[in-house]
Amino acid sequence: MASSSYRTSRETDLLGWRLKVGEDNHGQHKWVYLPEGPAREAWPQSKGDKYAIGLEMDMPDLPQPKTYMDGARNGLAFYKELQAEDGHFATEYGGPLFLIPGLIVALSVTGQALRPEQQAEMRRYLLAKRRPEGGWGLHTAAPPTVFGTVMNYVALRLLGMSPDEEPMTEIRALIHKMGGAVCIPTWGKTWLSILGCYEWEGMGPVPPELWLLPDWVPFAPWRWWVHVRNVAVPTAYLYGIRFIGPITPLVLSLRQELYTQPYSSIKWAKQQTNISPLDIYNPHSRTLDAVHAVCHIYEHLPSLPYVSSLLPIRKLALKRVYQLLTYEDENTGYQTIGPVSKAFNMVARFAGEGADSHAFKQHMIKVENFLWMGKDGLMMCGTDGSQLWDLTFIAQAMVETGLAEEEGNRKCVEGMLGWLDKAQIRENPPHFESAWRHRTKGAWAFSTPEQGYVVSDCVAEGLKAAMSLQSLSNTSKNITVDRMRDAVDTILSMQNPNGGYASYELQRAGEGLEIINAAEVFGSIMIDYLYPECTTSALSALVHFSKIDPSYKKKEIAMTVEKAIKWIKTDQRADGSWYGSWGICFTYATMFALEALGIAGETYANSDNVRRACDFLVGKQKEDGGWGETYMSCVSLEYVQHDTSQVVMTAWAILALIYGQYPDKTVIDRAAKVIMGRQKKDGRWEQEDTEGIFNKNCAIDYPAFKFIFCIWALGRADKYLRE
Ligand code: LAN
Repeated sequence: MASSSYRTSRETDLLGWRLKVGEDNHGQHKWVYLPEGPAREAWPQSKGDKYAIGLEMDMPDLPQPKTYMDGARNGLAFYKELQAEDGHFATEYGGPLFLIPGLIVALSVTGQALRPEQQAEMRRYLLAKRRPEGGWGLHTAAPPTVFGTVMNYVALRLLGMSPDEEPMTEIRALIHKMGGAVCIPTWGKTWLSILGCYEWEGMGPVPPELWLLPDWVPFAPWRWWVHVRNVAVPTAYLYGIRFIGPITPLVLSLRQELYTQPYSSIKWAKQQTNISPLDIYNPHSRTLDAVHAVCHIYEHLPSLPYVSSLLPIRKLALKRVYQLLTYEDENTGYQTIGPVSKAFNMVARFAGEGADSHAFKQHMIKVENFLWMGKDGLMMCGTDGSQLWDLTFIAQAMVETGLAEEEGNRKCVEGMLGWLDKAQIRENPPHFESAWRHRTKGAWAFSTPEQGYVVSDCVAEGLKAAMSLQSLSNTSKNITVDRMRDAVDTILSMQNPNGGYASYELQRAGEGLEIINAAEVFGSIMIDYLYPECTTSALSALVHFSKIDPSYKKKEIAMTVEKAIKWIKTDQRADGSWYGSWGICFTYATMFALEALGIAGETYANSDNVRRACDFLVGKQKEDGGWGETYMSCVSLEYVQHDTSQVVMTAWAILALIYGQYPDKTVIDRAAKVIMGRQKKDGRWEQEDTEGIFNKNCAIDYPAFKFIFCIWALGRADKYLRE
């Protein structure tokens, strides 16, 4: 690979990096760099730090496992070393390759910069993730696109690389070969316009007036999927004011570097619909292009250059979107829901209130939460971490397999429980209905309580983990039944009329809204869809809870569960599988669905649905006994076999088949052998291919899964094979 050979004096001394957790708030990650000297000695690198950065950990060889349970135990012995001092398991959350560029442009136009050591490590990361084809794709596993290549090139330039050094000249040649930045997708057009390397006229309008629509309008923005809404709000603001950063010599140079023709000769209006076919997953609908064309006329009335600031309605609309983005900042401790809106909101607050404002300063502080120092350098993560999510599964795995009660694991268990206790969100958001938020009382968020967004399956798995850990005799019981009831109320509030569960909210509009999906690179994003994964988590949490507190909302819970199971059955595909939207792919979702059916008492012996599902999975078992799907399953909606089996998918398949009580145990035995065969002497498994997905087209890594699900599957298989 052209990139991995790139080594310069710009790299930092890896022994200087340490992860600080929860400094200002619960569960936050912050990587600090200590210069050589007493400071370093006073604060030694932890094993977790070393693991994250890829340094030697000096772990002892463990006793050779004789049973699958021994393998699970060894796996946990290693994984436990990665538990942070506040009780959660900190890890990176990489994959998407559009996050660093957004941040770096945002910092650049607001006159800020990362610390030199952060810049150096970010350059290293980007260069390491460059593909053999020479550029970058939407995510680390995908081939180059215009979006990925242009934006990461720009990021490297803003991070100090010169246009004449290698591999910048090579990358630029590729950009030109792909047609230049004129055909970058809308999102890239937005960032480049903000930076001053593209003209706002050349992108599909995002009229802030949309946010003045009354709520009953079927396509009003409050109905959009929460991520889309939260990216669209600051984008509309920045578009509305035509924000452009300072035109520096670097910006002027980029205007020359990114295009195949002189910048001044580009017909910008024509570029609105010029999107590279390499980048398109979801083409514009004709309706969207027509709406854009009309909006374009409105935006460019000849008598009103930039209609914007002149019309009272635009002024009103800008005020409204600014208010909404302020609410979002305040609800999330200035992190916003995710890293994309984070960078846009930062620029918007800078534009609105300046670099000295409290809001902008808070934004700067919270940038750190998204950065992670990995073995290839400093990355920006898909969220501010996956703290809660990872913890809930290892907790349940440990309790189910009995590992939680084994000697030596008590501290680990108490640490997790303590973390969960503090991570439960006790109130609704400060800006609640005014910000169109769903209730959060009793919820758990995917990462930290400060981020504060309820996700149906996160509150559900959070509750399941709390119930499991607290069911042990020697654990603290701080999460009271009243607090569990709050969580249950939140779960109940999230069921849709047909029984299914979406991600963050109830469905607020129909699928027809995809007609105005302008993202090009993502599919099925405009509304919150219903997912078998989320539905299973929700219903299983309710069932577990009803055993602890049988009288609470007994009828309502029973009805909710029944409807949820019915919905899951309707979502089963003709081939017996379920499509997974958050993990890869059919293996992942089928595991969840079989958990749900198992809870309903349905097994291979008595249920056609379970039989078809198990047969589907078994039909995909690879010759070596393992399973492996690639992210292309999610993209193409059809099962795509990986060249090699993957431990994570093998573990999911084992868990799934045992939920379904699959009768031919040799299938499970062979699979467990694959997982055992890949385990190292110190108990770890090495990272294999990516495990997660979102929006149909973007892979995202869940590095903790190789530990969590392998431990869980081995422990469960051990028991099942003995039965
Ligand atoms: C996530 C990560 C977790 C995931 C699960 C909990 C696993 C899922 O079951 C429900 C949806 C959720 C919460 C989810 C939604 C979309 C996220 C936040 C992500 C995949 C992580 C990154 C992604 C987000 C949209 C990335 C930012 C990019 C934009 C295009 C706005």
